Amino acid sequence: MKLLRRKEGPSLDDRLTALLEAARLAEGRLPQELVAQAREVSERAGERRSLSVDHTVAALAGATGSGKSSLFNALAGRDLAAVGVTRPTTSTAQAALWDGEGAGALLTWLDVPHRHEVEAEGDLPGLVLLDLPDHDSIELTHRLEVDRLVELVDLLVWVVDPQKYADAALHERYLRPLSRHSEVMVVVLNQIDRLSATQAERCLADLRRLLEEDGLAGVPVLGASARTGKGLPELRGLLEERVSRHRSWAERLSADVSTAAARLSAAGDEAVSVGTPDGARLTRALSEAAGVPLVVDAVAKAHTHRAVAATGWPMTRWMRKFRPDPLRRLGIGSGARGEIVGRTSVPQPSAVQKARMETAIRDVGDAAARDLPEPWAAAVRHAARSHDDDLAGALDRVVATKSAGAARRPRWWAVIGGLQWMVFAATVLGAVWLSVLFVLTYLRLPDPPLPTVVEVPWPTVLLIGGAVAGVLIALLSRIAAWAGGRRRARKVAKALREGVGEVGGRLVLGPVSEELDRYRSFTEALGVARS
Ligand SMILES: Nc1nc2c(ncn2[C@@H]2O[C@H](COP(=O)(O)OP(=O)(O)OP(=O)(O)O)[C@@H](O)[C@H]2O)c(=O)[nH]1
Ligand SMILES: [Mg+2]
Repeated sequence: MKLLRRKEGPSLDDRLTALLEAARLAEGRLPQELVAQAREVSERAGERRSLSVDHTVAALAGATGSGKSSLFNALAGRDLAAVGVTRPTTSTAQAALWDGEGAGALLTWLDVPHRHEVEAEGDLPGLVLLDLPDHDSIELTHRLEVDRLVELVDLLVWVVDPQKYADAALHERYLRPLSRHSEVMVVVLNQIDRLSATQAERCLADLRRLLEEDGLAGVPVLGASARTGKGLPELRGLLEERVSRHRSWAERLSADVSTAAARLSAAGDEAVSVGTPDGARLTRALSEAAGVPLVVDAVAKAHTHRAVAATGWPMTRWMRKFRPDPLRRLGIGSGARGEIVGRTSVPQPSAVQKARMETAIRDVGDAAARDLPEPWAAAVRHAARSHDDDLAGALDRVVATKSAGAARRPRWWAVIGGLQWMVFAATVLGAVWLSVLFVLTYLRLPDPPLPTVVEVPWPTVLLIGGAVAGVLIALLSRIAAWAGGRRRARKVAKALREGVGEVGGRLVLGPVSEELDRYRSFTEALGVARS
């Protein structure tokens, strides 16, 4: 396990997991190509580490004629590869194995069928040396083979010659993108026998300067000659050191993870502190759009309306039935058996209310995205609007359910209603009694005995008293109903505010917070992957 751990910081395992997590979180937010690259790195790493880690795969890469095959032969001590005059010579990669036991699966994975066992000078046990075709080839297949293997090998030995070491193709296409791979890279200036000592010095210095510009300041640069053998002991020594450490594979994967993470983070990963978006304004705008003030007003009015219909003077009570019920007019209230009836018919929001709601939603997204880099900011802004289509329905359901309780009838209405009927009955009794007396007097018939209450005859008491009591009870009930309606409206307003707030939280603030969390997790994962 020591091999996998760097001096400090997370293990390669943890960094790979973090990279995969960052890729998952970036899905749909960052360019698909970057996400796919990160996944590939992680996949490749999993494959490489499951194969022999006792072997180190080093590849000789470079332009045609730089002397890759010549160096390959020189290191192997045998003429394994064809060294040609016609260019390009090498068309498929071949491998030389120093103690290749157990490297079969690794070579199958590399897809290099052409292999030679190097009989043991024994100085590089575990080395798998690849001679690659030319990276700048006129043959597409050569270039594809190089690109494929450059991604897979543990150690890259770039072979350049005095003519072409500054080629843009090499520096721009390969070296610069591999600027994090300096630990698993060596540059050999071959054919140094063609230069005088001072020329060689100047050439090496220029090469080092170019590598520095590529971001590869720490890379070992060796002068060598496959023809004379100059510099070969140094190259061999360097390879020996890498092979004996058995670490190049892990360093390669580590550099791959760093590169993929850096590419993901180029698209923005500044760690920003993000507050919870303020929902008060949003709730206000949503409430207006949902017609909450209208409904609250209707609750108060409907309460009075229904109270009057239930407790008013029976003579005038029936007239109420012809006046529309303010809540029912909005389609609010329970059906016959108390269930909530479908959609309400609260009027659709006006253009102004709609615009205000949209602005409030956009503002939530903008405020949350303010400190975020693109394209994450765009994702957050989009999250705020992601449930726009569900808002109207959800708000309507809130109005329908939260105001349904407003239809409940207080018990005192029935009691007063009954009392009103009794008082009314007394009034009618008084009226009938007086009418009978009137008829008897008219017909000159003897008056029946007339009971009195303190000199006032009973029928008169019943008629006048009943009428006065009825009107008085109606009046007092109306005052009570008005107060009750206000109380109920306040209660419904509070419930609606909470309901609308919940909808805003679920459909606007929630998705925004989720996206912010996603971004936070992304930056955390990238932080681990890069460290
Ligand atoms: N003077 C000199 N010539 C060399 C040296 N190394 C290779 N050559 C010659 O350069 C030519 C190309 O060598 P190769 O080894 O075939 O080059 P390569 O990089 O394998 O070329 P491709 O297979 O086409 O990519 C041959 O004629 C070699 O003899 C060297 O160190 N000094
Ligand atoms: Mg060759």
